[in-house]
Amino acid sequence: PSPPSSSAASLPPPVAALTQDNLKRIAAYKAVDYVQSGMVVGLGTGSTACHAVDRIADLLRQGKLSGIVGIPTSTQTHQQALSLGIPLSDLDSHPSLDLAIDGADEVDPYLNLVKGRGGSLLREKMVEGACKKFVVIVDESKLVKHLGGSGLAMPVEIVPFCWKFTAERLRLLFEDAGCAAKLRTFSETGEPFVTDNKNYIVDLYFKKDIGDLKAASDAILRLAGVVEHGMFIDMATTVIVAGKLGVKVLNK
Ligand code: ABF
Repeated sequence: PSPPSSSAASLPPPVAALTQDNLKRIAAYKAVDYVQSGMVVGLGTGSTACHAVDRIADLLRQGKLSGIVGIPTSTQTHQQALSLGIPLSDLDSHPSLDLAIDGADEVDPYLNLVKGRGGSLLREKMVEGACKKFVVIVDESKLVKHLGGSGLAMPVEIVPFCWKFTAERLRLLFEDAGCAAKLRTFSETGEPFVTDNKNYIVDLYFKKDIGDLKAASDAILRLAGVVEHGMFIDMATTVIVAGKLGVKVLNK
């Protein structure tokens, strides 16, 4: 397939002092332009998505939005949205969402994503898989040529039962790509990181391209100890990328 179309939106002239956090905020605010009164909106997790949640709350307070129902993708976002007074619900009550807004760890030229370095990939995939439009918000540092090619983690959520067994199975799947599989732990205590769903995360690191993403996804999901992985293939409908020279809106 050919890469998606892109359109450049103009920003004020380049500002040298644009921090990464400001870029994240710019992308988040632009995404919230897609939110309309009465929508059921998936609320993402992470330092970029939290700007979008703040913005939605501001617009509700100012009366510029009304009737929004938020579906949080983590307990962290649930807490944030609750504290800001955003009305919340869940997928059981709202199985179809109008829109979801969330960050990502990597975005490839076809708008496939790696997510889950923040640890919320399962709920994110459930919520974002149920929405009509999925708007991803990133700063330009997240753009990659191939998923898993940045040398950073490709997260997989697994059940705690015999986690070493599952981690080794994952490593073996990608042995040809020089895979290392590491249980995510807290550096201070060495204790395993536990997800909102009481599972563990194994982070996969690759030395080489993993090739066909769909085949990789299927192979990972066939392992019995795996709950879900952080590749979001063909899910994003729009990616908003904020860079020092402006904002790009990439559409599927
Ligand atoms: C969530 O937040 C995750 O899927 C992803 O791991 C992370 C991106 O974080 P940030 O916006 O803080 O870079 O969306």
